[in-house]
Amino acid sequence: MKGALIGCGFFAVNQMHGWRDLPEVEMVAICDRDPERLSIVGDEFAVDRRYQSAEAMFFDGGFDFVDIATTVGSHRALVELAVRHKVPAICQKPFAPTLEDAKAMVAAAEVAGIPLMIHENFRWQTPILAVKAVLDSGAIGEPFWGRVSFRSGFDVFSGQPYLARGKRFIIEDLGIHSLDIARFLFGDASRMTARTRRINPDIAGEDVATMLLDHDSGVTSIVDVSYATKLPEEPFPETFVEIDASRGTLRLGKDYRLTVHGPDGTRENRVAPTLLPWASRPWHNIQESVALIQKHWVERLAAGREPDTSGRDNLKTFALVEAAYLSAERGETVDLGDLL
Ligand code: NAD
Ligand code: 89V
Repeated sequence: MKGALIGCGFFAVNQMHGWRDLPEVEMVAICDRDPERLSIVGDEFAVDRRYQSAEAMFFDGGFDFVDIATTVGSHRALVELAVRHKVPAICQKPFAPTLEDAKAMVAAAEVAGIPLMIHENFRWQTPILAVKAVLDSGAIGEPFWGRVSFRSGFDVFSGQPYLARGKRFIIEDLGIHSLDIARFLFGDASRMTARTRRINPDIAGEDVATMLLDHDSGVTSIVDVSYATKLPEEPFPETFVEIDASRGTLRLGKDYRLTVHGPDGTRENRVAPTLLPWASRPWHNIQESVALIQKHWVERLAAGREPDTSGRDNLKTFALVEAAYLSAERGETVDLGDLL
């Protein structure tokens, strides 16, 4: 399978490592408006075909899928370009600047019959997969309450300076992952109540959000995210999970410790991610999930099946983001049915 990459920035390097590890994939072309990024990534991964224009890269063609790793403002135009050229596309999160854009992108891909996957990788993290496996095993019974929590004081702005400038910050950038994990574990949600705060005076958007979700399954969940939380031990980028269920409980805590308590007793084990040869702490949890979602894409593309985080699926995660901002702004609960 031949692939091409658009956007050779901070995060794309992980994606290129992931592709290099997959024997069935060869990345044959890369594109970035910035010539410096183009040569850094092109040299590191020995890709000769380098473009500053995505249009020129698609015109030359010769690849089976495109991996779009630019920031959100360009996602719609680039996905639509891929669709026009009939090239299956992966698009980084956040899906698009607005829900209307995201819906238009899904519609364009579906009308043309072109696979579209959103690179929503957090549900592919080893500890999150371990939590899902416990739920699916029935060991703790039917969940009725859950919490997905990401609280940190890590400086994300040095690697991703654009995060400090956007009017929207933590829900759109990080909460989007946590909301997707909540959907992955507890199913789709129909109502959202949210509160936000900006604690760091040097950024434009909110850096704390507390969200309450009503899931169709009957689960009530809390999704709370913060980049203003100064802890004695920095947990970045770990997601903590708490689940109360009919027969027991589950806790995923610091250092990937998973405690499962049920009628047969209490089991504690570590569900730490693998440190891949190219990965670096503390990012290795995220980096491994990149490799896993890419494997999933290749398998589904080869089988002609929709990926789990397809554009269509991710509209429901993205709608939760929109609903959270609306709820926080209005001080009201927002019904997801009004958005989707
Ligand atoms: P970045 O700014 O470092 O890189 C983006 C690159 O895209 C830049 O080099 C820029 O020149 C290039 N670019 C932008 N528009 C272009 C266009 N139209 N044509 C060609 N090149 C273009 O950003 P980043 O931090 O790497 O983030 C990229 C995306 O990845 C964002 O959407 C971000 O939210 C996402 N991200 C995802 C994860 C994750 O775990 N899934 C982690 C970090 C970032
Ligand atoms: O995963 C992400 O999307 C990143 C980070 C973890 C830094 O928030 O932007």
